[in-house]
Amino acid sequence: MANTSKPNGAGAEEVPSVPRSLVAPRKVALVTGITGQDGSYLTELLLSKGYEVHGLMRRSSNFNTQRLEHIYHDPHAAPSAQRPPMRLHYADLSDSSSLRRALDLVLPDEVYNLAAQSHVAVSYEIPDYTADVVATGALRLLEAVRLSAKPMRYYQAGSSEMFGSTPPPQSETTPFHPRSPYAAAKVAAHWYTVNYREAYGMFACNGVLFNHESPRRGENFVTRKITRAVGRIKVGLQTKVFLGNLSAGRDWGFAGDYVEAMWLMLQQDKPADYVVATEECHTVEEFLQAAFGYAGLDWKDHVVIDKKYFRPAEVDSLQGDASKSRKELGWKPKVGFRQLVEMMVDNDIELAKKEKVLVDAGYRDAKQQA
Ligand code: NDP
Ligand code: GDR
Repeated sequence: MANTSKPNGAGAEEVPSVPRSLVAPRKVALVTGITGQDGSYLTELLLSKGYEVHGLMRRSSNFNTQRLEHIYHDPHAAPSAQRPPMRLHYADLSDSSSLRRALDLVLPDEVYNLAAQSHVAVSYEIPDYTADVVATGALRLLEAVRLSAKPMRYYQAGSSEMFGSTPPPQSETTPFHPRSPYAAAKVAAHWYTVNYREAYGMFACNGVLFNHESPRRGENFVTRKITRAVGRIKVGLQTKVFLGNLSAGRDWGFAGDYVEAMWLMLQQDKPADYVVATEECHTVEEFLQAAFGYAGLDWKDHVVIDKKYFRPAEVDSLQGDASKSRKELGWKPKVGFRQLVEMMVDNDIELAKKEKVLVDAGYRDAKQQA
């Protein structure tokens, strides 16, 4: 057998060479919605497992890659022969040709469809756009995967919002009763995925994920809106935060834990659908108490109820039953409710302190957020 090993550095032990043909090729993943909260955590996870990750991002008039800056390698800085482990391509879930082109170019082993207009309240304002991206977008991607020459495993980002008004605990067998254009579109995407699995034998999985949060959560979702407010109130940049319904209950977990479940689903022998949840429910008011209390503040001094933030139809209570994920995927959450709240508050107090420096130096208006 030819010795293909390169000389080692001084003092290093000689490592026996492994023929190239026996080295498993690096797996390739394609992630839609890579610029979002989950996209950034999933990319970190896949890179840590040695994947080559390709992300699809849509065109925007401002940079939308803030969540990826710490993993992005400038191709101009890298040696030309070395392929950067993460690469970004323009595509849009509303444009089938862009999806097809990206799949043909990348030829991934695994496709994670995370892209969505993901805000429930906003889906009432832009319902047909939401349906186009969330439902038809998933169908476009499934069809592009089906028509590819290479077999690919497909993950669909499903949501606990699909259960809507069906009371908890909610599992894989609980009937859906969506309560918003967003949730109805996710139900369609769920069934498209099931249908492509059954009709074409595709390895396609639905992850039915309950709410998951992090310091990277979009600032108009309630948890981050609250922790951003706590940070800014703590350093004196604002005094009030305007919120809607405080009695809704959600099963809140940590996004970093949930992306692991997405990956696990695509590593199984057979494709299936899984609920991913902490199995604990807390109201928005409990989140307020925990977040303000941790910072030594009383939420009642700062929260103002604004009817504008109530939804035409509310999802009152979500609490998952994740026993199938526990049993079949061996998955369980590592971060609990208190730890999640504290992680987000700590992050947002630090962020507010930086904002305060800019405000005090006259570079920023206190009303302007980072
Ligand atoms: P985010 O809103 O943070 O990210 C959504 C991503 O989709 C962003 O990268 C966004 O791009 C991209 N996107 C939006 N519209 C389009 C489009 N037309 N074409 C291409 N990309 C588009 O969501 P999360 O990361 O929190 O969630 C990921 C997925 O999981 C979503 O599908 C969401 O609906 C679903 N989900 C989320 C849960 C949660 O609690 N976080 C729970 C259950 C499901 P840009 O950055 O430019 O806006
Ligand atoms: P949700 O998350 O609708 O569950 O969807 P969000 O944080 O937007 O709302 C949670 C609950 O808080 C109540 N609420 C407010 N919500 C927002 N955004 N802003 C407010 O000011 C406010 N005041 C009270 C809401 O009425 C609701 O009951 C999230 C998204 O990530 C979806 O994409 C995902 O599918 C589901 O979680 C699971």
